[in-house]
Amino acid sequence: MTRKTTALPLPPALGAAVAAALIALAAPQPASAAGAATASIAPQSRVHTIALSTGLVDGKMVFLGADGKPNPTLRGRVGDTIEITIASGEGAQHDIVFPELNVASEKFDASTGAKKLRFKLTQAGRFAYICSIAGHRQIGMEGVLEVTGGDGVVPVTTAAVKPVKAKVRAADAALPASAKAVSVAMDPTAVPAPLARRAPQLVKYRIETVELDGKLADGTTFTYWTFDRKVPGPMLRVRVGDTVELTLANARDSKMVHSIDLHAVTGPGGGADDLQVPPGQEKTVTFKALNPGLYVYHCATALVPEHISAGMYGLILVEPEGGLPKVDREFYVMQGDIYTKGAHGAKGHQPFSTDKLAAEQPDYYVFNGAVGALTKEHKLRAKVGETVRMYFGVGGPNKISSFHVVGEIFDRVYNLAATNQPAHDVQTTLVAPGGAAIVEFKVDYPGHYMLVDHALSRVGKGLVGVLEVEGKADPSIYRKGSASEHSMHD
Ligand SMILES: [Cu+2]
Repeated sequence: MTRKTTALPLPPALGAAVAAALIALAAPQPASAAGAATASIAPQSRVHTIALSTGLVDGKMVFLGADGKPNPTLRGRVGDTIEITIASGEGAQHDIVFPELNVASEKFDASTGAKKLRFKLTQAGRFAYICSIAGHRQIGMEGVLEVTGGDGVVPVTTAAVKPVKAKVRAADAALPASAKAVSVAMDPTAVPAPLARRAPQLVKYRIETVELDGKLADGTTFTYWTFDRKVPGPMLRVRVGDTVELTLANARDSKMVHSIDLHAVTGPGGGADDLQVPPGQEKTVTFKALNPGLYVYHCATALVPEHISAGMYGLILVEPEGGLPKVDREFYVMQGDIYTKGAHGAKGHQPFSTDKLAAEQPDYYVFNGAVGALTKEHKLRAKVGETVRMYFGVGGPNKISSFHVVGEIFDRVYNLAATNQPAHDVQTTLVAPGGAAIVEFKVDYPGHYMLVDHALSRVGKGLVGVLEVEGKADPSIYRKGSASEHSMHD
């Protein structure tokens, strides 16, 4: 197996910053590269000057020593000083934290340049160093600092590295609502046209991952992570047998690595193994759409549920041979759950809450990215007599949807989004996180029809949409009052 290394050389500006810092630091003392054994018998205390960067190695995020070694073991003696200069090698945001020693660097990324961290070793033992960005420790950003005592021995009693949580920083507190917040609400009519009956062909897509301030609710903004600036991301439409060349580009000002895992892909990670894209880069995979159906795609970079919750999901329709039956209107709707530091309704720019994410206690449930996306900003519209199809998916990351349209009955449900055998006459359909369904119905009567998850407490947390149907009312289908006032058989 070939070793796939995507650690990058430092950008020139960064490299210069690191070099300058190193020269300044290295002058008085012998510089010891990370990973080098420095627990010599020197009686006087020393300063260990360590250069670290970050990168992606074999799909994992790691700290890199000056020699390119992932997560090098750092060493020193009680009384020594550790002086770390650390920069983002791939450009994404990280920090370095020694939770047990209560020591943490500032966060750094491509735009901040290198950060320095200096502290004295006061106790012997083995101590973890980690990145405190959610999920980064779990995906590989963890190493060890070994501190020997006066006897030159690392005590075994403290050998266990405890999983201590990094402290919440002041920056995580709620800020005023972002003045530059934009709408991320995906237009539910943004459905690609049905494919003509055609032979399989090569289809090319390019998607950009963008982090931006978006409007979550009235007076509340949120840092969304998106595919093409909308939630959900663009709906993709191919036919079974097509070959799809997909390029994923990550915006230059992103703070995170992003990726894409398409459930329509047969292959490693649904493409995500080869599509971990650092800020300012792009990568491409090519896959064959082997199975028809409606499939979720989502970001698969740690912390995966955080990236999904922040908006990184969408749908790809793989039409069966000959396509789906013709309908008058098609809509694109996805459900997500969002976790914020403040409770539902709290104003300001709300930071993401990884604690609530872990507890699966969302503050917001949304259709198409934001509260009001499908009631105020966009509405679904149809006319009496038309047939309507909804491509419905759950990005989640965590909550099942009991999808229902109040006052309508689904004439057909492609349950689990399997296109071969629709069920008929369905009131509510369960859609799993990372799953989808296609529902179809003819609209027979005018009015406002609410899209909901029939776990109805979620309406109060933002989860509602509206289908407005215009046309002539047929009293034989529905009317106010008793049957005797007019015959239902007219
Ligand atoms: Cu992502």
